[in-house]
Amino acid sequence: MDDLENLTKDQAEAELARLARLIAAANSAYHGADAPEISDADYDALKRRNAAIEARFPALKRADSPSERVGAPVSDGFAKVRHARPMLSLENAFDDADVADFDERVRSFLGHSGPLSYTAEPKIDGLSLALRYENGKLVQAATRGDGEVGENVTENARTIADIPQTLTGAPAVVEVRGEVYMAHADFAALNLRQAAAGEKTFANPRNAAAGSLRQLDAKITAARPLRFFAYTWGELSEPLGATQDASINRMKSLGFQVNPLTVLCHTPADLLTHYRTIEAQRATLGYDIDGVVYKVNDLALQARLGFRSTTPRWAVAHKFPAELAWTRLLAIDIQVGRTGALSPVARLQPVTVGGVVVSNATLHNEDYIAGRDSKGQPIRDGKDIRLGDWVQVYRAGDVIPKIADVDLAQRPTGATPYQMPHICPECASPAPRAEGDAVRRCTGGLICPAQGVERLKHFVSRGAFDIEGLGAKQIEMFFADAILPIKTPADIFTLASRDADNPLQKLKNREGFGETSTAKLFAAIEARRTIGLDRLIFALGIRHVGETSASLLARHYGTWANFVAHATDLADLTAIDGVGETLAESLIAAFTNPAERAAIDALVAHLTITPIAAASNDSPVAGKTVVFTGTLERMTRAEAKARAEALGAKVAGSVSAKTDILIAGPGAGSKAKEAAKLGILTIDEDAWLAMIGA
Ligand code: JCF
Repeated sequence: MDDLENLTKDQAEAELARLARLIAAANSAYHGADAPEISDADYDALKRRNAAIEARFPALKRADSPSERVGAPVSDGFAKVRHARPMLSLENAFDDADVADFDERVRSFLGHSGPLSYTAEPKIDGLSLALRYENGKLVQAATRGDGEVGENVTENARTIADIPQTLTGAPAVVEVRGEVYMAHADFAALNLRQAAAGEKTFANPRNAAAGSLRQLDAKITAARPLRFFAYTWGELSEPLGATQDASINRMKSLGFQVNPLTVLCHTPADLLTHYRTIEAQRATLGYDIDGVVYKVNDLALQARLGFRSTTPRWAVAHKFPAELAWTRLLAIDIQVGRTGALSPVARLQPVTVGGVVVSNATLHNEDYIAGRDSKGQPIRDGKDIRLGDWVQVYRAGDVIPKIADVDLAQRPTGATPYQMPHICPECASPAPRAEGDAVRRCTGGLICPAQGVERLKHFVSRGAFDIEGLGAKQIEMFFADAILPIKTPADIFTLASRDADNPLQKLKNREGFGETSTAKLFAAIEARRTIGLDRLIFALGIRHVGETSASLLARHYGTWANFVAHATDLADLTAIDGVGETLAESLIAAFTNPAERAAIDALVAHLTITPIAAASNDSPVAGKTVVFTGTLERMTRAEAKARAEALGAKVAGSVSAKTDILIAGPGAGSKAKEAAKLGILTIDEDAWLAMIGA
């Protein structure tokens, strides 16, 4: 801005006019239908230049001066929408035995031995979309997002020809769900057009579909050849049918495209036959599929089967075998994870596998490299992997590529077996391999920079604090930063005040930040000072404490104070159904380690932690601890437990003073005696079913 000193009055006037125009255009690009055209940093630079010129020539300030505009609200792209019912994922089956297991699990859960029908349909490789219709009108289209909250892409969805704008004869509320995809021919033509226009081309039809649907400008989506198959539903004011196939037929008669290869099967063998039929047609279908989805046909049975935390018990995705390619192993790098695990990563000569360029593959651990699995059994026929080897890479769906095979005939002469380092490559602490552990672990804990940064990345990740504008990239930057470092979770919550107190370089003046994005970042952090107990427990990144167990612990203990009071109590922790010794010991290790504990306490001092209410508050058993014993006659133990949990009860495995209700069937023994001794309410299965209104 050094030219400012020499600016004449006329030049200043012209410059203010130019800046007003540029800033107005940037504002409308940001808030209108167009994608932003300049970066936050450039935008802030324009505003600063405008303000500096106005300060020198106050008389020239324009009536439409950009400095008079209140900082326009910042759009984050699409608005977020909470799904009325979560959008789940599917469990995978990789071979015929997994399919037999699925059928077996369904039958055992239901205690069902008679005939059981399933639908089978191709699994479309696109992106899921939920379409909500109210009184026959399309009112909302939302992407899956994290399954709970997606993005509102209604205007874009309206441009897709396969998606009806209105429905006739539909229930008052219908949410149709399915897959947006792009056909092969349309994808090829789109890439040709993109290349001719000097625009970016897409790696595969799925990326093209995702990129096209998630355009801020619906006009761009409209010009992209997207299609849609309906295959399931969310909220409904009335059922579409009594079975999966009837519901699909109903969606078809409402005007949706449903996949023509959807069939009803009566045995697991039928499922496999249809799988082979679809597999044989895969190359000529004209769109990408990555497997076949099987679903229990009877919706009453689906309802009884219900859901695990993120997948229905009544469906499975039988995946096609992965695609393969041969390439050279150039190097093995060691990555140190959040829990200190040393993970070897293969750096490969880039190779295309199923339309995607692969240059890295996971090598899991030293046994895997040596050609053994966790039980000491040979993998790849016992062939080990050495530097310079010619290796076969495979890619299944979105999973990280792996190495399927090694060509020993092409092994470089003099290649030696790979040696895993015994010290952490990041902090030089010893990295021993504990009995029963597949990996070596760095013992540096919080002193290891790699563990520190990985823990922070986990801390800000989606199921944890999920801080907008503070992702993995920004964490790496702040972790290494000398002026405004983030080394521990607590540092995140002092970022704004440390920046305010810093007389030297403010964050907003840095390359890549600027006024707008800094204010946004601080606001996003501020918003997360209030956090749910489940997210907090998950965010701590304690080994073995995933999202499901964090939520279990949060529901069990209710408040942070109560959780902390019991987090080092092995007996109390392991009395929770679903909490095993491994998890409990890992929690205890974290909470009894002085440095870890200090870091947790320092963090919590900045937070307001919201307690977790029991899952369902209008149920008479919400928050109650129940124990089942003896034989259940009306449903299996698995179903009884899943039902009780869905109503907000905790199901324990043994009777203690904390038990509220014992449900005792025929043959009940020691548990019933123990309950009688403790004066615990004991009822039979019928009384239990009456109590839960079943
Ligand atoms: O592509 C499909 N046919 C398909 C994908 C069908 C489903 O019912 C799905 C799915 C992905 C996730 N259901 C879920 C929950």
